[in-house]
Amino acid sequence: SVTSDDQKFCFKEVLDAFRLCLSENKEVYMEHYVAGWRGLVKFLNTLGSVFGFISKDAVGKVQILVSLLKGEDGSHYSTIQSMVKYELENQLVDLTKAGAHPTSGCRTLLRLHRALRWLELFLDSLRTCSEDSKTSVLCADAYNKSLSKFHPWVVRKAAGMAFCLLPGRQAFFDVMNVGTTEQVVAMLGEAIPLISEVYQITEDLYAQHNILDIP
Ligand code: 1PZ
Repeated sequence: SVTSDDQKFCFKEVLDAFRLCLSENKEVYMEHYVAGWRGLVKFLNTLGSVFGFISKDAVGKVQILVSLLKGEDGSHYSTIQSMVKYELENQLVDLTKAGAHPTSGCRTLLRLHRALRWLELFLDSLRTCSEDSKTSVLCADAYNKSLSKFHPWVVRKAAGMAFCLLPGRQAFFDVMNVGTTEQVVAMLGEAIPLISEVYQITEDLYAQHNILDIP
């Protein structure tokens, strides 16, 4: 039916969103950044309910950004660059301790941004791994090299347990719904540099404004 067709996830959605993310002068469009995350969450949801606590957090953050983008001041949120400028100029970000702005765009996006580094590492290991590699190990390695340092012990523990329940490499590729293993590997080869560039531009922007540690 049309409905089940609509909901059938294809990883190409994620690729397409990240392809559209960058403007000519290397600004990051919020609309497409958020669409990329929507696709990732959709993918995560197809992996089963044990990942619910992760997807719930990501969905909450995506929703915050969408409300800002669709809200009264939405015009300031068209790119990550314009968001940072607007929120900093108007003191809309808690810079040193949690306070009046727990759901600022800058803070919220930073959480997703940190997770994007995990994604880049994980997808790259999936792309290059051998047939008998364990996705749970690849995922944990990528996590330990990146996102884990921002998480308290209890979250690291829960994440570690969830990783063990990831499907094997082949089943994982099947869920991505891209085609043969060769096609998946080719698609990843296209997606990773795009994700990596969006990550680096955001990282540099946050570093420039000294907002990489927003609480
Ligand atoms: C394919 C397997 C999925 C593994 C996902 C790897 C990331 C594990 C992240 C565990 C997150 C646990 C839930 C909540 C965490 C929040 O405390 C933090 C900080 O936010 P704050 O509390 O400061 O508001 N949230 C995050 O770090 C954002 C996590 C987003 C994870 C998105 C995963 C996308 C999966 C894509 C699948 C290909």
